Amino acid sequence: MPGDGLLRIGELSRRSGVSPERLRAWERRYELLRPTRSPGGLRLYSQADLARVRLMRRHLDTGLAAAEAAALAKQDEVAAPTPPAALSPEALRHELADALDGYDEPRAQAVLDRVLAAMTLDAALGEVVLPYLHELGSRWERGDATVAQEHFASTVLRGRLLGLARGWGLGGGPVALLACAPGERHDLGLIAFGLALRARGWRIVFLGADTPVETTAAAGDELQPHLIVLAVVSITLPEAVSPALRALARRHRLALAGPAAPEVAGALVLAGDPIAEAATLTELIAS
Ligand code: B12
Repeated sequence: MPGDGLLRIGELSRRSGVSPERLRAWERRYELLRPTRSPGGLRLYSQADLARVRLMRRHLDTGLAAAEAAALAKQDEVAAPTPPAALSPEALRHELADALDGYDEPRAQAVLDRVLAAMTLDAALGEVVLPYLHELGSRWERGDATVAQEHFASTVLRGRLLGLARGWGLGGGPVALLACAPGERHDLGLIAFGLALRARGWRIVFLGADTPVETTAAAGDELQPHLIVLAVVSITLPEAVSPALRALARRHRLALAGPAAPEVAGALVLAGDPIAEAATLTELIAS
């Protein structure tokens, strides 16, 4: 049985006393049930689904027709305060996946509201948002998620993360200048990293995706940050860029981050995940 209070159809049937066939019919005809999906694609039912089935049975027992009983069960649920849904990272990730797979932006934002209310920012990023993106990538590779779903999901999440980033340039902490390497468009890990640094008191200047090294260098010379981080996630940097990177490392404390980050003389390589690296770098700068 899955954790987090989620039930497969057999368990829902056992607990409610309604056969699986009838439960499926109620789901199909009256939209009485709102299952999420397990990573393997199985329908998972919540405690709220179970409560609705029990209400439906009670209304049927009073002699109402099925359609009427279903309408009342759904209405009762709105009137009565629903028990708080499961808040484990895994359950929230599934809910997020379900909302984003269905192009349901308001629902995805509502799930993210709950994630951010229930968890620290580190946990929200490290246990829900980033693992969700990994899963999305694997599903896309397997052909279980379309390019449209992947673009939609990463756009919604990017917008939300940048919303959380509002004001991350304020304060008196050390300054980190963050940019993606030239040609690199994957900036979600870098944004998460910036948020994790911000939570540790840093000020962030974020230049975003696909930034020429000369542009980052000019901003670095102007701002004199405590640290410059270039993200290299999916691209192989051309050899021609190496001299500019070495020159940047001579003038500034430079780190290259991500799975494709090359070794550059004088620069750090951040090979871990964004949250762990933010913690390590903060300790490094403090010492
Ligand atoms: C969302 C996404 C996109 C979005 C990016 C949106 C955005 N603004 O970031 C868009 C649609 C733009 C995109 C485009 C492409 N993508 Co893409 N994309 C993804 C996806 C689904 C999620 C990436 C993500 O943000 N993950 C969350 C981050 C945090 O996880 P991560 O990338 O695995 O990073 C880990 C570490 O590398 C590290 N890390 C990453 N960044 C940083 C930064 C810092 C500072 C630190 C410390 C650590 C760190 O932390 C993570 C570990 O927790 C991945 C699938 C996947 N498995 O990740 C593919 C993926 C990264 N994409 C891939 C590809 C091939 C592409 C394209 C080339 C596709 C194409 N043919 O057009 C293009 C262009 C890429 C380019 N020029 O940059 C491949 C890369 C394979 C490779 N290594 O070469 C992946 C892995 C998909 C796959 N399985 O094939 N993509």
